Amino acid sequence: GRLVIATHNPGKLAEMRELLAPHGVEAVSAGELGLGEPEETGQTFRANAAIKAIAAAQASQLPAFADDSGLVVDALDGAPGIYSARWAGEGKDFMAAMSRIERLLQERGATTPDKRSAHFVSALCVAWPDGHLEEVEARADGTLVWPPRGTAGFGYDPAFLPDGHVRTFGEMTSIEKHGLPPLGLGLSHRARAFVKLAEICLG
Ligand code: ITT
Repeated sequence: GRLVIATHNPGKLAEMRELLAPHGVEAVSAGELGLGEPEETGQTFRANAAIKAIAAAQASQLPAFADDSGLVVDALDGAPGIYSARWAGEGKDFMAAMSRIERLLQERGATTPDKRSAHFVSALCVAWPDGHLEEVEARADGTLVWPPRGTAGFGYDPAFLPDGHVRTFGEMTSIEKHGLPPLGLGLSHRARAFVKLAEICLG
């Protein structure tokens, strides 16, 4: 059937399309349908994913798939967390956001990898026009590197080194970031959440 991908973030949209592709779902983006962006007033990733999915399902009268995600830095008491997009400002300057995190880590003396742990979270929500919801969440653990490395991906990818790997998300192809075959879909927060969602509603 048809599904709306309720995001206005091009990097996320590309990943969500790739994750859906093997399932034969015809997906249109919120941008392609001219849907607006609801205000993300929730206090959790899960709540904000639901706000976006419900708004898109109501507006389009199609099932809608939303992701709310972010980077949680332990030494910064969980910041930027649900404010990860907002830390990049109107200009979506993620280099500035990564620099701000680095400055704060330096101020706290977080110079060794053990003090620079962080994780990404992805909360995924599918909302149907009748009000039904499915919600899942997953994380990817790693450490923050400085300077950022690589030009692939989006957002904070160049600063994030996933545990057990030598390249940052910014140095990986999207296939590697999802998690390479044969295990596949085992690495990024979004891919791991998608596996849970697929078990529930893609069969
Ligand atoms: P939509 O709400 O339209 O989906 P957004 O960018 O505003 O787009 P969020 O509110 O969920 O989305 O913000 C999440 C931010 O966290 C996002 O802008 C990225 O900077 C960062 N982020 C999330 N997943 C990421 C990933 O896989 N790699 C790098 N950064 C990521």
